[in-house]
Amino acid sequence: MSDSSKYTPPKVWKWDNQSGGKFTNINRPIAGATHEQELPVGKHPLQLYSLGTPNGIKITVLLEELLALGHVGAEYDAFLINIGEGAQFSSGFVEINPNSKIPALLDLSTNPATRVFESGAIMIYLAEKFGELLPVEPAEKAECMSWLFWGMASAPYLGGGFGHFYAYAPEKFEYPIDRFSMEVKRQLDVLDKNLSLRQYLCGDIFNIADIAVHAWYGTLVLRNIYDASIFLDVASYKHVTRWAKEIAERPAYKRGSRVGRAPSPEDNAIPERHDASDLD
Ligand SMILES: N[C@@H](CCC(=O)N[C@@H](CS)C(=O)NCC(=O)O)C(=O)O
Repeated sequence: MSDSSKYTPPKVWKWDNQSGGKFTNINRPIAGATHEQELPVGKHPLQLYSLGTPNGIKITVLLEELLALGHVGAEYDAFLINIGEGAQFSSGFVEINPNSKIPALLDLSTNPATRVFESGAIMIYLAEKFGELLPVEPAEKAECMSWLFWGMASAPYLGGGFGHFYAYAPEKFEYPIDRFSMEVKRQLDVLDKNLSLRQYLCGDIFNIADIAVHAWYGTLVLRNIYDASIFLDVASYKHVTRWAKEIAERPAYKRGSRVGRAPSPEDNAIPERHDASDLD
């Protein structure tokens, strides 16, 4: 157990002591813009302001799936929002997402333009706009929404909870690492049991719930995020691994998951995407 006896919370919390964790310099207890800057605008109907994180790739993978299905209206410009440098606090970004988090989408094909923030809301918006990857039959739609919202509600325990304390906090504290490891392993088991019965999260048909959940848990089992594959024994979740590999083989996943990251020698990622040929 960590020694928590050293810290007594003050009567009223104040923003005066920096934690020293990885994101200390961008964390603030207040909302709103820190500086005036317009967002760039490209040539396509959809403008995506994002980054190649798990939350970001949900949208680029979905857009690539829609393009693969033949929807030219899903053509998009993906601009990089460098959250490490505070670009999510520009006045232009805050106008389309008052919560200052990527991803955020601007649909220029509507008049006036439609802004959408929160990755789950963006996925539903796009799936409904193009009539794809979201069942319409009520019971099937309910199952899809259940797994989509499960992913939206569960992933913060993996990223903000486990990932933060295991990889980013200034020290290794046993209490939060235990608490969030327990929860992430429970979530992996929920997925594993479901996927032992079905090919995809909701049954036989791939949909936006798979894309959303895969962005976090598929990345966890396939890409060793937080350097935690062994610690969490992810290989023991056989059905999650089977499902994760199958989705990672989809051409749209291969394209969309490369957008929004700096290229590295082992990865042909691209920071921004403004044309289909950027990924060819
Ligand atoms: N619930 C949001 C979470 C988005 C989110 O946490 N984005 C992170 C990157 S993955 C971010 O923009 N962080 C910047 C910050 O916290 O200032 C969603 O699903 O869109």
